[in-house]
Amino acid sequence: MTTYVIGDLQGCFEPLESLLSQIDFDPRQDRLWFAGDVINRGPDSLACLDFVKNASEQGHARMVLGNHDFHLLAAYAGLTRYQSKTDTLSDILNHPNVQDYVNWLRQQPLLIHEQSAVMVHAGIPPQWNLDQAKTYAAEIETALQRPDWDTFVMALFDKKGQQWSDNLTGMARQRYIVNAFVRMRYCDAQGALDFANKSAPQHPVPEADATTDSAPWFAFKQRQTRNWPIFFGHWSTLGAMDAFNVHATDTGCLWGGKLTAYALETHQRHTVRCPQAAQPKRSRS
Ligand SMILES: [Mn+2]
Repeated sequence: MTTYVIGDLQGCFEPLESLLSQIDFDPRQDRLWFAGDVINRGPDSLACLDFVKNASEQGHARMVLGNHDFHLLAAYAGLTRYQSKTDTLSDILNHPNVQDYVNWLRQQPLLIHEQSAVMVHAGIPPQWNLDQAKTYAAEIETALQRPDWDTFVMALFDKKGQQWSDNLTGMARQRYIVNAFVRMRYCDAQGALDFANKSAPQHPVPEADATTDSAPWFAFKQRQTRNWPIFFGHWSTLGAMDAFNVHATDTGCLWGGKLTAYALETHQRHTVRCPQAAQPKRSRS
């Protein structure tokens, strides 16, 4: 049995099929973990979501929610403000079974912890230990599963939430939690999110400490989750990286890079080359 962590699909279905055939994926014994952003921007969002949903219902796959997956929930809930010309969600939104897709998606977690490995879409801020991260993820998962989830999602997108404090309550707290799990790249040692920093990360990424203003979330010396291997996607300009006990799996399939499957048991990376499905904008997400 092999468990493969698969990086951001973003609606690229053909590369997924090539990758599964390359790794000889056998649903009778292998498992797929999708790192989120399975949809949007690429040509086949519906096929990707359908595949992940079916594989999950048959017990072969799990996924965590990414920012683009949240974006679909928000679009369905009626939020129009953040819709973009480059969105490719209309096949899902106009599908007769859109409600099934949406209801399935809002049952998906923000964090998976299984077989001593952890997976999130963007990251876990340095000030949280794993138990805290799991508690905060569960807070959001519970809210998404409530009947009034749509009001919750609309309110999430209402304002920015970039600072964490243990005393935060209500939507400010939940906004920070979601931003950290699904959008974070750079932050400071206290976990204040820095969305203004659009720079490509240095290679190798230097270690950061309490005096560093802005660094990749995983690079802080005092990061509380450093003893757990963490798998994440979301950062295509970081590319394949195995350092700081974290494993970056978004290798830019959408942009003509590669799609990655990282085998948990053998620590091997498998990749396929992808045709370029979208033109990068100034800031990639
Ligand atoms: Mn993302």
